[in-house]
Amino acid sequence: MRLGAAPHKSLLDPIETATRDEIAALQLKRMRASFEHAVANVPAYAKKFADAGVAPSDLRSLGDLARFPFTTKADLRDNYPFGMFAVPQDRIARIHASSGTTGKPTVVGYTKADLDMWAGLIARALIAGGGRAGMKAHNAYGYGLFTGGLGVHAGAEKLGCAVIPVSGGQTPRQVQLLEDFRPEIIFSTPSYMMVILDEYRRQGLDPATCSLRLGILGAEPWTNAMRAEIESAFVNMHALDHFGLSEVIGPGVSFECVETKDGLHINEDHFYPEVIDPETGAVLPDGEIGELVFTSLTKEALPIIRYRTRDLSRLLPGTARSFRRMEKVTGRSDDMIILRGVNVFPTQIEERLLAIPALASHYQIVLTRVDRLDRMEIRVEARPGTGAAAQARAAAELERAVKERIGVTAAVTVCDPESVVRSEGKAKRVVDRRDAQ
Ligand code: DLL
Repeated sequence: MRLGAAPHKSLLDPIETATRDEIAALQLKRMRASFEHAVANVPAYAKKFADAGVAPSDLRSLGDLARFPFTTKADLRDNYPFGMFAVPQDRIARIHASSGTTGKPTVVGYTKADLDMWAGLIARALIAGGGRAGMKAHNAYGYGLFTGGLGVHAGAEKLGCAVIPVSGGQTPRQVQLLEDFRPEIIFSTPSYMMVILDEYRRQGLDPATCSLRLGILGAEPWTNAMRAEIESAFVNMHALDHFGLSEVIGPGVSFECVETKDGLHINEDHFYPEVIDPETGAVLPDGEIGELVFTSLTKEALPIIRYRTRDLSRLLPGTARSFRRMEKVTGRSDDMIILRGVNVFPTQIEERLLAIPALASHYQIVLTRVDRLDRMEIRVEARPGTGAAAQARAAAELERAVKERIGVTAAVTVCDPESVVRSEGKAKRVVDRRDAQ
């Protein structure tokens, strides 16, 4: 695999290469202050702490964190819209919200200092990918209440890039702007990056000659197989994973480094990670897969304590940085398909289908129930120019691979190019029709 050069140390924040002891000392100091801030200013936290019989002063070491209560999306919903904010309204400088699938949106707020810290973390991720001041950044994340668009926009500006605020959609125009403005950086979801790639080919353009050098791709699960697919087309571009969630900050929670591409270093100076057993809530040792939980260490407007993300991953030691890494997210527990007792994530299917040359990366998993039995259909596009016989062979091959490697029976439908629905942002990989039947 091609590796980019590591940034010169002078471009990094000193904490990125500090010792683990230095990082832990900073975390403990910041966590205590953040707990005090939360309890003093958010009645919901004061109540949670009282109910659990803990006070900020009980946090004497980072190991004590396990005694403190979790926060979930329900806490934000119950205190809709601004009940979890820890500063007066006139100190709130920005509000974002995520729509969610049901009910009221989850609302998050930022002070000016929060926005500045956030932008700094995006700038850090850009540097880790080879982004530098003076470059142009094409931003295909959606602008609006979604934290992706405006979040990375401010960070790229802070670094000194010229931001092209395209937002998602209108793919032919995206390609025209990429070709005409020749930016070095693109922000996009990985699935939308594939849509852009298809549009390149549709227009008869060669992605190998594209100006892009760095793709900051995130906001949804994707696999290393997808990375290989993107990088084999945009041969001069490094495709790096980028993770975050609104409740914790937005984008900017963790980032990949171009010199290693081995998972996402967590900005541990601002967010403290844990992995827990989603059933029992027990903290798992580093290296074990479970649900990611984050505690913010410096946020003013919305301090968040032990937020349960529902994202599954594991913590690994730092490599290119001193911060611990999280492995690429396997999926959200909400997206986990339980098919006759076997747990399946769309990313596992993605890995299998991208190993088959006749299949493209556009796919959806449709769940139905027939005679009380759950059925899984994988709808995946053939690559353009694949004949009927090759499509049938690819379908059989994927069915076999899914059975052998994942342990479930799926019916594979290989469809023509352009027949699986496209997303302009986060792809919807699972269509669950089980309750409709
Ligand atoms: O998606 C923030 C973001 C924007 C991250 C742009 C990266 C780039 P939310 O809309 O609140 O925030 O959705 C957060 O998206 O809990 C994960 O389930 C999923 N997610 C985000 N990044 C990744 C990733 C933004 N790199 C939810 N890999 C999270 C896997 C991701 N899942």
